[in-house]
Amino acid sequence: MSDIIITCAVTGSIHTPSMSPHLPVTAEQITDHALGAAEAGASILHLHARDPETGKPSAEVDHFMAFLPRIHQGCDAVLNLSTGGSAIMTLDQRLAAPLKAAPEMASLNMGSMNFALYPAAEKISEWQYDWEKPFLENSDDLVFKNTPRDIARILTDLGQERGARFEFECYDLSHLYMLRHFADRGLVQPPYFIQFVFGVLGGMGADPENLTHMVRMADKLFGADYMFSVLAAGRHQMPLVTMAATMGGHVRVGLEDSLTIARGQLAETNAQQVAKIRRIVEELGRTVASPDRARDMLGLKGADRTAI
Ligand code: KMH
Ligand code: ZN
Repeated sequence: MSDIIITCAVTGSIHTPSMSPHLPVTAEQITDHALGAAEAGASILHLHARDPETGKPSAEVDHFMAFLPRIHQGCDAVLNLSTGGSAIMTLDQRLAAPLKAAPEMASLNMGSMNFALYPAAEKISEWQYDWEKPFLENSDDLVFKNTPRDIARILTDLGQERGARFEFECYDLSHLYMLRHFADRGLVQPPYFIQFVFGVLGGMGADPENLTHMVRMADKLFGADYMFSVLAAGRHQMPLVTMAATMGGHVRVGLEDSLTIARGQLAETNAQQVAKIRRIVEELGRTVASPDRARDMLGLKGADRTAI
């Protein structure tokens, strides 16, 4: 089995400050968590921005630019900007910072879907900010829009014009077929880095059989032209990513995907989750890829060729 790439998704746009006091929201916090994760062994940092005053998911270029240069200067990890942002944002908003930063990598969500966060609202009794409860509750009537036109625009404007390569977020079998469609149109080039996403309500559940089936179908659709990574939401995170590691896949951890480090125990830093999965995969005999090794494996343009 080849080297294993650990991605760390530092803050995301799913969790809200009332769920954990450790969720990074300011530029300082996002920078510290990101650098700690890189130090612990993450070769890719998947990044979203938040409003530093309220912790609300943000698409403001200034909020991104308050931490991107600091992370870039502080470590050699690959910076991967989300183009998913949050389902409450328009595509124009979601793309503002990635188009400006021209990163080495960006996420690309391979289909429109429900992205239901409302069950999480029931578990919170004390809200820190006014925006949090409606943000979670209104996700029962919100479509996370990623149409073929949206996907084509991201591939063209960010991929072809700015040289970014992608973390293809696939929450369902159907998303693999959409990726195949874009491969057939010549808009994406191998090797494809496919992130199988488990446990989002609206996407596939965190069942090991879903993972084996996704791998089987990706083998059929992409042959030797792809690598897969796994992320799983909440308590499914470590079991599913460990399974990915045993199957020769790559792994993603981070507070975007789970706020805990063990059952019922909040993670205080992203680095804790990176260190934990690193211990596990090394025990399994995998070698953790350095950022430059990850760049080689993924065919990235290099950290000196971004606008960060
Ligand atoms: N939030 C994750 C389930 C993105 O940023 O484009 C998937 C994700 C999407 O990371
Ligand atoms: Zn994300």
